[in-house]
Order: sequence, then C-alpha cells, then structure tokens
Amino acid sequence: KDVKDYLHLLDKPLDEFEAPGARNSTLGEDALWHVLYSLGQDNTYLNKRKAYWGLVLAVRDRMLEKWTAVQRKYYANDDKRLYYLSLEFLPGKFLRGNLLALGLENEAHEFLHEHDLSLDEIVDEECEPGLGNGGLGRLASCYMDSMATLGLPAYGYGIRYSYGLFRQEIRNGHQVEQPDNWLHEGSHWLIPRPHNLFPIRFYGTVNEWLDDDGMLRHDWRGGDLVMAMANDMYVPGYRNGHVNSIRLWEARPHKEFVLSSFNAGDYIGSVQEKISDENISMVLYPSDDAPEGKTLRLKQQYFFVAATMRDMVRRFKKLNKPWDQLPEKNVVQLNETHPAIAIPELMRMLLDEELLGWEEAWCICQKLFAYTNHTILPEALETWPVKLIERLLPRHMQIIYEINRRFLEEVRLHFRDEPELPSRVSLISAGPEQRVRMSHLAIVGSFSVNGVSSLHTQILKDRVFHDFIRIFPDRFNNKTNGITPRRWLRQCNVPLSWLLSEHLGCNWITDLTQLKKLRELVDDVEFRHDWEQCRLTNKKRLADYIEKVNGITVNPHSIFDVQVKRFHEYKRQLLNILHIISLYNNIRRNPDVKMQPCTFIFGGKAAPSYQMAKDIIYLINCVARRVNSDPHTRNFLKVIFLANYNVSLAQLLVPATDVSEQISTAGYEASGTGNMKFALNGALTIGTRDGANIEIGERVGDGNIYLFGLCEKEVLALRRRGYDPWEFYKNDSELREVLDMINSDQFTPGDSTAFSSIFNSLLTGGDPFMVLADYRAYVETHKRISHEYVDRDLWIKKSIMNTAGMGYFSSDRAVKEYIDGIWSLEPDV
Ligand code: 475
Repeated sequence: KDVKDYLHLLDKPLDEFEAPGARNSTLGEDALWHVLYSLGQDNTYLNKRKAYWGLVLAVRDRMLEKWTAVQRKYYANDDKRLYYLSLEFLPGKFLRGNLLALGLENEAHEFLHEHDLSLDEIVDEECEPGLGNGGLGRLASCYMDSMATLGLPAYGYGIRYSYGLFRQEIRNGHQVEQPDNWLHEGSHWLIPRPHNLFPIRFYGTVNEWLDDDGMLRHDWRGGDLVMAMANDMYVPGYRNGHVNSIRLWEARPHKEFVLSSFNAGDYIGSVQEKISDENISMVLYPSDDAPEGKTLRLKQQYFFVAATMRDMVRRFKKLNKPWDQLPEKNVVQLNETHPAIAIPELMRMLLDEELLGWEEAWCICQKLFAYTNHTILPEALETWPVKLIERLLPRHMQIIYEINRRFLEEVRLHFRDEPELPSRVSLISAGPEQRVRMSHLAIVGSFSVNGVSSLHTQILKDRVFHDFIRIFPDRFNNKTNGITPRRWLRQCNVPLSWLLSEHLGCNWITDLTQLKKLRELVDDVEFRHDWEQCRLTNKKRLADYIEKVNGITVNPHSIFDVQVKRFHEYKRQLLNILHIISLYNNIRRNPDVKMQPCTFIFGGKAAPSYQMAKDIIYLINCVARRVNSDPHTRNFLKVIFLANYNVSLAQLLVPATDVSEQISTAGYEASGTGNMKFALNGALTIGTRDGANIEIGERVGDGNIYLFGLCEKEVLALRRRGYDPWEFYKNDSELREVLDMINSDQFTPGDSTAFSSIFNSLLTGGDPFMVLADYRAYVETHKRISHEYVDRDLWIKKSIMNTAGMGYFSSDRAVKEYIDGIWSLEPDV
C-alpha cells in the first residue's frame, strides 16, 4: 500500500492543533520557491539534493512562525523557564521527525511524488549531527522532544561543535577514526544569530576594591576574550503547535585580527590567534564515561556556561524583578557535572557585577540549580587541578574556596564527632595535586541531585555520595530515564506503529501507557500473525542494509541478536563474543546439530585512546571473518560488525532486533536507554540485573525477559571475598577452550599475541568486570532463548508483552516527573 493512504490512520488529526489553510501556499510550493530564491538554483527540475534543501527551508519557515509565537507567549505569561545545560546533544536526523511533528508528512510525500522522488531517498541526503557521545547526549535530545510535546517553556543550551564525534571506519578489523565534518555543506536546521554575541574571558587577574559600604569587592579583568555566538536549533512538539529551541554557542575571535601584530607585520601570527580562539568550539571530546583532563575541555565548559548564564540573566532583566525572584522564574538542570562551573559563574556575576552580598547570592544559586548524575565509574567523576582553574578562571577558584570554607564550617558544626567527614566531602581533594571535585560542587550548589534509575540512585545514596545524604537528606531523588516514542517507535517502526494505531487508536504516541491494552490482544491469532509480519519486514530491511554495506547475506529468519552501544569493558561486549566462539566450537563439533540460525550484530565506537576497547572491536571482527567464511557453520552462525553506529543506524536496527543484549556488570550501567528502545519495539532482553533492566523486568514481567548473572550485591560480595577468575578457567572446559583460542593465532593466523592483552586482563589482570564469573549463566540463558525462539507462538506473545509493558519508559513520563519533583513548571497544554 502507498504510504499516503495510511498516514492519516497513524497520527492525531491535524485540525486538532492547526486550522488547515493557515498558510496560503503548500509545502511543495514553498520548497520550490526556496530552491530558486534561497539556494539560487534552477527549480524547473529537481534532484535529491535540491528537493532536500528546499524542503528543509520550507519546514523551517513553519517552525520559525510557531517558535516566535511561543516565545512571545512565554514573555506575556511571565512563565518560569527551564534551562537544560548539556555539553552534548544527539538529535539524529531532523527532516522526518520535524515533518511528523508538524503534520507535514503527507504534503511532503505528495510533493516528492510529483517529482518522482521519495521521502526515503531524500532523508539520505541529510547528515546526522553527532554532537554527543552516547547515552547522555541522546537522553538530552529525548527530553527536548518531550518538553516541546508537553508545551514546556524550556531551552536547551550547548556547544555548536564544528566536528562531531568521529566517524568510525573498520579497516582490516581495526577501528579507524575519521573527522566528522558535519557542517561541510552547511545546515539549514541551525540558524546563526550573529547579534547574540557575548564576550567570554579566560585567564586574567582579580582586583579588589572597597564599595561605598566598605565591603570588599572583586573585579576580574585582563586575560583573553573570546566571543560566544548563538546558533539555534528548533524542536517542534508533536502536533501541538509548540516549538522550542536549543541554543548552541560557537566560538568566534574577539577581534578579527590582533591589530598590534598585524601592524607589526606579523600577519600569520595575528591570524593564528584568531584560529586558537575558534578552537574552543572546534571538536567534541570523544570519551564517554571518562572525562578528558585537557585545558581545552575546561575552556569549552566555561565558555558555554558563561554565555548561557549571560543569556538567562539578559532575559530575566527584561522582567524588572528583584534578584531573589531569579529562581522563581528560572531553573537550571545540569546534565552531569560538565556544566557545574555555572554555579561559581553565577555567583561571580551576582557578587562582582550585580554587587549582591554573599548570602543573598548563594541563596539564589542553591534554589536555581539541579544536578543529574549519569555515572558512578570512579574514573568518570570529574575533577580539575586547582592550579589549572586558578590560572584559567582565577575568580572562580576564589569563589569555590569560599563556598567550600562555608560548607565545611557547617559540616564541622553539625557533625562534631566525625573529624574525618569534612575532608571526605570537601570540594577540594587533598594529595600531591589538589583538585576540585566537580560532583561535590554540583551537590553543594544545587537543590536537587538525581540518579537515572532506581538502582543507580540507590548506589549513589549508599556508596558514591553516602556522606552527603546525611548532610542533605532531602536533596537526593530518582528520575528513571525515558525515551521518546515519537522517534523510537512512530518514526523508526512504521509497520508496527500502523498496527498499533489500527488496534489502539493513535493516542499512544503521546500517552505511551496505552500500550498496556496490547495485553488483551496476545491471544488473538490474527494479531500475532500481523505482529510477526511487521517484525519480518523490519528484519528484511536490515538484512538488505547488511548485504549492501558489509557484503554479507544474512537469513532474515535467523535470530537477530544485537549489541550496539559504546565499547567499554563494563558493558562486556567480551562476554558476548566469548559465547559466540563457544557456539562456533559446538557447531563444528556437531555438524548435524539442530539449532536455530543466529545472526549476532555488533556496533559501537571506542574512545580513540581506549586501547582495550579497540582490541575488543578487533577481536569481534577477527571472529566474524573466521566464522562467516567457515562452510561448516555458515548456515547457522553469522557475526556482523556494523561500522559507525549512530542514531540513524539505531533507528534501522532497533525495530529489527529479536534479542537485545544488555549485559553490563551489575552496578555499573547507570540506566541504559538502548535497553528501552529495543524492548519498546518488541525485542526480548537478555540482561543483567543492572540499571533500568531491573525496572524493565518489573514492567514486562519476569517471564518475558531473560535476566541472568550476579546482581550488584553479589558482585560486591564476591569482590570482597576475593574473586579468582582462574577458578572459572580451570573448572569450565568450554570456557577454557575459548580463552585458549583467543590466546593463540586461531583468529589471527600467524600472530598469536594479537589478543594477549584481553586474555591477560581476564586472567592475570583479575577480570575486573567479572566476565568469567557470569559466563556460564550467560551461555545457559542463550540456550534457553534459542530453544524458546523456535516456539513462534510463545515468542511472539512475549514480544507483544514487552511492547505492552514499556509505556512507563516514555520520556514524557520522565519529564513530567522532573516537572513535578524538581522544576515546578507549568506545562502549556
Ligand atoms: C550512562 N557520559 C547510561 C545514560 O542517563 C545512561 C561522562 C563523562 C564524560 C563524557 N561523557 C560521559 C556519561 O557519563 C554517560 O553517557 N552516561 C550514560 O548516561 C543516560 O543511560 O547508563 O552510562
């Protein structure tokens, strides 16, 4: 059937939010107009590129109209505003989502059809902005989508990186990084605002002076100035006429040239300074869960935070209200500690520029900021050398010292019999090199600290921030993550969306809890048949992609078992590949084995400096090469590594997955959000009792998820007892065989040491993530899966029950919890 014929069945009717004919030109007419007048190209015939850019501009016009109306309303209503500060946003491609939100899909289809083009080929023209590493950045984008859909006065703030996360290529099995020049053709989704410009200072000195009341005042001057220029990205709500924006700061030189060196004849020198200023927003740091200690990274953080605080204060000043109203009219959510320098920056503005007293300024800050923690990995907890901050941001270091002095004074007062406590909670760590603990700064300077799943919040309270829970008992709370059903079901899985809307109506798109009604349909044979057909359609589409990109034919009836996420030892891609090797050994031993064919799919990037993660990618590719070319196993087993995993690829994979691998060492994955995307689309999860997996299990039901392995308490207990991976090596012959193969030249003929780092880490290195301890349980669980998959009725029922139970994990629910529990905002719907 033609898409045009069923789109109206899928979504809320348009006239509920917008009278038709509000414009007197069609989308297609406007697109053609733009091809000629904005792009300066002949519009009498169209190719893909022209059609794409014309559409982008026509869609943008419509968003801008709505955006300005919404901004006007915010001012008129004197609304409280939310500032969501994040060093990363990962929105994915825009065109399809924006058409969908604005109700323009049908018009777009008609226009393209008239020109012998299709939306599918047009969206290929778009290049995805990779302005984030993974979970944290994608979460920010899901939340922006929900905030717009809930009609919230919210602003995202971040950096307009010239280069996003590197593009990953696989050469001879190894990851190779290529620059991601995502703006090389420009992006019309991003509107530069050259007049929204703020100077940002670095280095310099602090002068002291006495004000009229004899109060000591400070004044930070000198140093280098860099300009922050705004670029806005627009986020339309789903069919509600609401459009919000994400403001991304771009670094520009303060002066075009340094005139003195220019006049002195040092032309190149003067240009070089301009270049180094622009460096600040040049590139996203590619480490997920492990911050980079580089000066440039701290510069990025302060640069975007300072510009954002200026912007907030500029808007607030227009209201002519006293300063103590700042937190009544605004709230700032800090996405991790990356923007935590906002706390001393606002203190500096209030003290040094607005001349408030310390108590008054501090009281404002503490009511304004809220902090979300996303990771408990010790190496990911951000700290900066005092020496570095002192040099780069001398006034901020003074303010941090003063915050700390007053805080520790209070702590000493209230916990007289715990002389150790102050040094444990201090914002500054002792040791040969003093460092500022950004998480402590964020906790002390915020009124709310939240984790991102029940287990994660519990771990924060029990272990990581245990001392603080006694000092600030009411400050800690949980907000389990969510994902947007617009992108992660309606957009990425059209066949299933159609089936859902046909049976449930289309309200599930904004009220995902409606999916629970699917439980009444599991016994309907015809419905189950349709469900299976949807899944098969999606699997065939993925198989076509794999054929085209990897040149490998996969059987769409095989089990599609997928693990896609950043490469990290705690996520245990290793556990997955060890199991695959043992499966391979078993098939070779029993050529007549009756088993359901399996396709194991991997995707994900390793931080360029993370050698172990890169070794694991290499191992997977070497195993894949061996397995895929072995005639004995070819029909049963395929291993695929998909290069350059990103949001677009996720949208292709998620609806085609049967088994979702969520196998982190218990206690390490703060939440996970990929786990939610797969289960929402009807995949069954094989997972540890970690992060949000536990809550997914509670909602889809024990019988519909495969949880295995040590739980968090058992991991701790085993480590305390003394964990010896050699035990498992000695006692499990299958496992031993696999490990010995890795430690030989089996997968790298002629080179028997290619994977000795992996082998050593698992054995002599003590196996810090307990891969071997969970190995047996993992293998047995996979046997059960492969057995149950064959019972199609059973499997499809479980698949339906997964989708049915996932309503809770909508980012709409999560954002509503932030609104009620933290932000105290009025949604405008
Ligand atoms: C968690 N990134 C997921 C997701 O809450 C969770 C840290 C330091 C420097 C740069 N990037 C980071 C993260 O900490 C991160 O992405 N954390 C992830 O946040 C959303 O679902 O479990 O690992």
